[in-house]
This record gives sequence, C-alpha cells and structure tokens, in this order.
Amino acid sequence: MADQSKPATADMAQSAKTASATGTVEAVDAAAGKITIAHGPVDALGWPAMTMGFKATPEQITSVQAGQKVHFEFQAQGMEATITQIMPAQ
Ligand SMILES: [Cu+2]
Repeated sequence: MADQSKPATADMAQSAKTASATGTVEAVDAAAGKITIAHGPVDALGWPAMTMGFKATPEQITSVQAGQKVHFEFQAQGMEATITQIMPAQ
C-alpha cells in the first residue's frame, strides 16, 4: 500500500517558505477557497505591501470577515501563498 500519511506539500518541487504578516481582510471567497488580504511588507520574502489572494481552508475562511484586521502565517511558493494560521489582530 502507498503511504498516504505525508501531506501533499511534501511532494512539491520547490521548498515552500513560511512567513507571517499583518493585514486587513478585503474579501473572502469560500467558493474559490481564498481570502484576499491587504498586507504589510513581508521582510522574510522581500515582499512589499500589497493586496493579494491567499489560499485558505473553509474553517479559516469562515473565521474572518471583510474589514477585519488579522495576523496570519502562510507558506509561499513563488507568488502562490497558502495560509497556515490566521487570527484577529488588534
Ligand atoms: Cu502579497
């Protein structure tokens, strides 16, 4: 039997980089599995402040709403980013 216990990300060709940022939720799209966030600069990745979509789980998507300030951690592969943790920020 094939070992199915490894997460799919382990098979990705490039290694994903983990970073964290703070931003404001601009939109949530449950159908697309995406949260759009206007985030501040991400020094770890050399990213400037920008508004972009992050892949997120249905649980993460329902935990936030547009206009909310959030702190989040994500994994980035190039410009594709997936949220690993998201929480309200003050
Ligand atoms: Cu960005």
